[in-house]
Parts: sequence; structure tokens; C-alpha cells
Amino acid sequence: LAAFDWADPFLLEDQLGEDERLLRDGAAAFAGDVLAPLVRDAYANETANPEIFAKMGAAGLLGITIPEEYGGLGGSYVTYGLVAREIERIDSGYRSMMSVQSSLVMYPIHAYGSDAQRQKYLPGLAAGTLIGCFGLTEPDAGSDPAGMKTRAEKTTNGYRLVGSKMWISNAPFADVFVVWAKSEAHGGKIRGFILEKGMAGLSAPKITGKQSLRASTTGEIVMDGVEVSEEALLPGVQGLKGPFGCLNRARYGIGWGVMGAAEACWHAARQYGMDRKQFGKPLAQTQLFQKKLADMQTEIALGLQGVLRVGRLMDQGRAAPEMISILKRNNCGKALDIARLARDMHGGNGISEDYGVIRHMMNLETVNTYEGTHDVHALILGRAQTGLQAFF
Ligand code: TGC
Ligand code: FAD
Repeated sequence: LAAFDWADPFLLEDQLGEDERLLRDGAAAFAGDVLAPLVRDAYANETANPEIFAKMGAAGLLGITIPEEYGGLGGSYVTYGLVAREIERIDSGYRSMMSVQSSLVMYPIHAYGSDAQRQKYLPGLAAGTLIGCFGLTEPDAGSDPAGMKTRAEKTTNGYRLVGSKMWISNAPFADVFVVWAKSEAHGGKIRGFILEKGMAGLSAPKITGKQSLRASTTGEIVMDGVEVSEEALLPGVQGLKGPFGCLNRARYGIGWGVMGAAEACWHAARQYGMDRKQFGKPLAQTQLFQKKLADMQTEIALGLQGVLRVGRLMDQGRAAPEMISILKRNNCGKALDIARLARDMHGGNGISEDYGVIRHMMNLETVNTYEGTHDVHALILGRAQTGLQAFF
């Protein structure tokens, strides 16, 4: 029988291609060299340095699945997931910055945009010289985006956008705003619009006082009669399937990303238990501690197999949104449980910024909530197996 690798129980490495491993290793080096030294201060001070985008762009981490002709990498969804895992191993906020740019801004411009829109925005977004944000959620419409109030009124040459968005990652320093609004000219259907920083009536105040995801900047988007021409409309989609098409990609990436955060917590807890002695022996030599490590290892090993499988199906064009709901929901929930356990296993030190586990734990509260809460994904899965919708 083969030897057992405690850190890679099901030999995930064996299931990756050479190119996938290389790009993953590049992302891990970037995360360790560039992001890890920043995270403690960024989290403490609630600041994200926007220059990180250009650094991510130079490292080839933005728009991994976007074709090379638009500055992307033309890579697979498995590669995108592997990269998300490495970035989130450092902090969920950094993965958030990357996944909003790639899945929620570059993807819709590529999938639903005109060629002029692709040429205008995608190369800068891939390089990270342009920063993007995605505005779907509103103060009174979170889990139920169909209830959005933002509207696009028809003008002679285009549209006037009126409304506000809430909890928008990257918004305060974004150059490019992909926003979703009910369009009068299209029978009240939801349409996507590309707004640019500096437009009259557009502002994006920062939300302060977050106790979670503090290394990523979050803001509102206020649209006080923002006038745009017809060229700002994303022509290729209408209805909620537009934003949901983007969310499928981002939720999938989160399924991988949170496993990185969970692994960071698991490895930290294991090492802490090996090093710290109480009652004359290492904590890791107690039954309760080992049971917790075994639970962490099991959930992470299973979670990684799930995201790899769905990633392969995405690359073959065979992934259903409900598969992604299973991953997003379960991996976020398990990662949050693991981070809470790791915090506990560090004792008093677990609450210190020196050990990082409480930062991951706090971050994962957000990740469990955004992109569809844990319970909303349960309702999506409940509907899929009963045919009965229980949202309202
Ligand atoms: P429903 O009737 O189910 O669907 C309306 C239309 O949308 C289509 N659709 C999808 N299309 C593609 N992919 C999916 N996953 C889709 N789900 C639904 C559907 O076929 C239908 O199309 P059509 O042509 O028939 O009109 O819509 P509903 O209003 O009943 O939706 C219910 C529910 C709960 C599933 C949905 O609203 C939901 O998922 N709510 C959660 C909202 C959410 O995830 N918000 C995320 C905001 S963005 C964000 O959090 C970014 S954080 C990023 C970071 O920092 O990393
Ligand atoms: P609500 O929808 O009010 O939900 C509150 C609670 O009620 C939850 O527990 C939920 O599960 C539960 N609930 C809701 N409906 C039901 C139901 N029918 N049955 C049972 N329970 C229900 N949005 C963007 O558009 N772009 C972004 O870039 C973005 N970034 C974010 C960054 C951060 C840091 C955060 C915190 C959020 C971000 N969001 C973003 C918003 C996020 O997607 C929403 O917070 C999320 O979808 C939940 O919406 P809500 O906060 O309005 O909660």
C-alpha cells in the first residue's frame, strides 16, 4: 500500500496537470512574497492598497479564464480555482479583490459586452491598471436581487441611472463599475451598464467599521442621475441570468478559495499543538486535539475533491449552477467551522493578530454570507430536488 501524505490525503497533486501546478506555484510565490507581508497592517488599519491590482496583473493572476487576445491567460477554471486557493491562504480579502475583478467585471464584459467594450476595458483590467467593481446588492435588496430599485431611465442618446448599491467590493477606488439596473426602455428588465469613475452623479463612499474582510475595501455606489450613452449598455444579456452568470464563476472560485483559508488554519493549529505543551505533553498528543485535526483534514480533503471535480466539469462546459451551490455552501460552512476550531485550539493566543487564525475566522463570516448566503444556497438546492421554491 502507498504511503499516506497527511497534508494531501487524496493526492490532489497527482490529479493536476503540469501547467496547472506551475501556475499554482507562481500564485503561491506571489501570495507569500507580496501579500503575506502586507496583510497584518492592511487588516489592522482597514486599508487595501490599490497597487496590489497592478502587481496581481503583472503576475498574470487577473482574468485567468479570459482569452489572451484581451490580456487574459486563456487558462482553465481549475487553474483559476487553484490560484484562488493560494491567495485566500493569505487572506479572503485579497481573493475577493481578485475574484471580483476576474469573475464579476472581466467575465461579464467578455461574455455580454460588445467588441468595443472588450477592447476598451479588458486589457487594462487584466493588467490591473484599471480596477473594477460589481454592483448588484442594494440596501433593501440582498438575497433577493429581483427587488432592486436602481433604474435606468431612457434619455435621447442613452440612459440616466438612479439608485444606490451597498456592500460593493473595490468600489471606493474602482475605475470601472459594472452595475445592474431595471431598464425602462426594456420593459423593466434588469440590464448591465458599465460606468466609469468621474462620471457626473457617480460616487462610491467607503464603508468603514467592518469587523471582517478588512484587507479588502468595500463601499457604496451612489448613482444620482448618472447620464451614459448607449455604448454603456452591456448588449448581450438581459434579466437576472446576467448577474447570475457572473456569480456562478465567482462562487465556484470561492469554493476553492475558502479551502486555502481553511488549510492555513488547520496547519497553524497542528503546528501549535505540536509546539505547545500542557500537562507535561504536547497538546497534539491529546485525543480531543487529534479528533479536531482529523475533522479538519477530512473536510478539507473532501472539499478539495469536490471543487476539482466541478472545475473539470466547468472546463468541459458541463457544470450546473446547483453543483456550484453545493460547493459554495458546504466549503464556506466547513471553512468557517475549521477557522473557529483553530481559534479555539490556539487558546488565548488564538485571539491575537500574531497568529492569524482569528483574522481568517472573521473573514469567513463574510464569505459565508456574500455571493448567496449559506441558507440561500440551501434553498436553491431544496428547490432543485423538490421543484418547490421556498424563497417567498
Ligand atoms: P430565479 O427565478 O431563480 O431566476 C431568475 C432568472 O435567472 C436565471 N438564473 C440563473 N442563470 C444562471 N446561473 C444561475 N445560477 C441562475 N440562477 C437563476 C433563471 O433561469 C431565470 O432566468 P429567466 O431567463 O427565466 O429570467 O430568480 P429568483 O429571483 O427566484 O432568485 C432567487 C435566488 C435566491 C436564487 C437568487 O436571487 C440568489 O442567488 N440570491 C443571492 C444573491 C447573491 O448571490 N448576491 C451576490 C451579490 S455579488 C457579491 O456578493 C459579490 S462579493 C464578491 C467578493 O468580494 O468576492
Ligand atoms: P439579507 O438578504 O437581508 O439576509 C439576512 C439573513 O436572512 C441571512 O441569514 C439570509 O440567509 C436570510 N434570508 C434571506 N432570505 C431568506 C429566505 N427567503 N428564507 C430564509 N432565510 C432568508 N454585493 C455585490 O453586489 N457586490 C459586491 O462586490 C459585494 N461585496 C460584498 C462584500 C462584503 C464585505 C459583504 C459583507 C457583502 C458584499 N456584497 C456584495 C453583498 C452580499 O452579496 C450580500 O450581503 C448578501 O447577498 C446577503 O444580502 P443581505 O446582506 O442583504 O442579507
